[in-house]
Amino acid sequence: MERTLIIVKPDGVQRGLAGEIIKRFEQRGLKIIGMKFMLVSRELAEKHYAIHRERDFFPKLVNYITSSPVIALALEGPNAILAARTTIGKTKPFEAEAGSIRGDFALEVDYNLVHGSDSPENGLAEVANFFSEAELFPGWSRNVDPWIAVQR
Ligand code: DAT
Ligand code: MG
Repeated sequence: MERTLIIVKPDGVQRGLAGEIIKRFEQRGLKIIGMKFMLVSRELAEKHYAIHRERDFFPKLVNYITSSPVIALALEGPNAILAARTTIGKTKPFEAEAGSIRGDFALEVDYNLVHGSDSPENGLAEVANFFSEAELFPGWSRNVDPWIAVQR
């Protein structure tokens, strides 16, 4: 079972695509264990994107993610990392497959609508950066779970 941090970025919320974006993860079968509407602080943005600190686009990236409210989700499921990233599509939306979120709704890397963690380790760490323990409900189960994934 993997955990991934999904962020509906400011452009996704501003464009009224939050429901559409969340729907795609929900219908994929991933389980929501946390969700909140929030403004990302500069401190959190710099921590979240620390790996990109030396890149020339880093200031732009931090400005963008802090510019307007986002919706953060913690999702769980088997292979949640890769499943979510496939649903999201390639980083550069003009390269993203039709049918993916970026491939259907975005054009430029600067406004690529949604974040998804890129490894199981980062999924755990990023969820912990965005959510307190009290905001997460990993224990709940859905009646349909056995029809979505093998129960291990
Ligand atoms: P992803 O969001 O697909 O995981 P990433 O982790 O490589 O992509 O980069 C994080 C974000 O940084 C990405 O969503 C948009 C921005 N970014 C990445 N590469 C960029 C580039 N070459 N120019 C401008 N922004 C870029
Ligand atoms: Mg990334």
